Amino acid sequence: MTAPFRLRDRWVLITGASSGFGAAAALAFAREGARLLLGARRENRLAEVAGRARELGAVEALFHRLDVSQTPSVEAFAAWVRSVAGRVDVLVNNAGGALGLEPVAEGRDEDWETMLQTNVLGVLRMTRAILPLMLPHPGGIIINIGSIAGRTAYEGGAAYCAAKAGELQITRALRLELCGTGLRVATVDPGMAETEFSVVRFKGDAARAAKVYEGVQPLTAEDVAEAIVWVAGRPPHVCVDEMVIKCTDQAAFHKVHRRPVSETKRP
Ligand code: NDP
Ligand code: 8X3
Repeated sequence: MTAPFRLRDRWVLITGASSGFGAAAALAFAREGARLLLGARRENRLAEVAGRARELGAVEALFHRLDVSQTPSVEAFAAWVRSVAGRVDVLVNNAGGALGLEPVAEGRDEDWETMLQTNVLGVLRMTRAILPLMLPHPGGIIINIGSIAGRTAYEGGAAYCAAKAGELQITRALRLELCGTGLRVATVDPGMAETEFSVVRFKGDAARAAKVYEGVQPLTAEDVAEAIVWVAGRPPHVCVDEMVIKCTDQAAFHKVHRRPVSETKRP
């Protein structure tokens, strides 16, 4: 059997590491003994995640403010990465999310612009800024976090579905562009997972967010983090190009099996 891509001591950069998948991935890579470079806008949350990561075995757990929607912020973050680490082995482009669930006829410019800035342009900016630190180290991997929303449209999801479809095509283009460099490029595309995603989408309406997961056993952030670590850890000659991961209760965006809330088992 070929040796897996050893994660111990590797520099792993995760955007959107202050909650949800990004925070869980930080802890999962920490358990592998990685060196973490964490970015997001909420530095207090990053500090908490980094502290927990060190307890779990991260060799380093460093963090810096990052707003992927702003080119100067991405460039400042990349300069910081260059100064503290000098290289990146795993780049997880995870920062993003949705805002609103209105049909196009009622959509808001600010929501559309934020979704496209973070989920699409953020991935492009971050990748451009970090690639020079990855190219000298074949075997490394860029993992973009997409969504089933990028593969199937749904009502009220036009801008978010477009953004995640954009992420999918960015991943595919990068895979072609980097073929021959030894770098791997993957997208991990989850379905419904209970994180802060819906609270953000519904702008703080926690009751409406909770309804999304009612009667269902959704994915957890840890389920997705495990998938990310698994994809990163395949041997250097193995690239899992595209992974779609959904909870068993969700066969498709519109096909969700819901049972009485009292029967819903949570781990
Ligand atoms: P969370 O809301 O829990 O996490 C989103 C993360 O993105 C936070 O750490 C947030 O940090 C960060 N973020 C948002 N905007 C920016 C920005 N401009 N600059 C830097 N960081 C930013 O949601 P999830 O963990 O669920 O979402 C992670 C990714 O997974 C997103 O791309 C989302 O679209 C995708 N996804 C989510 C699914 C779900 O059902 N939960 C399913 C499929 C995909 P901060 O606010 O501190 O900046
Ligand atoms: C988040 C999952 O299906 O609500 O990307 O869009 S979905």
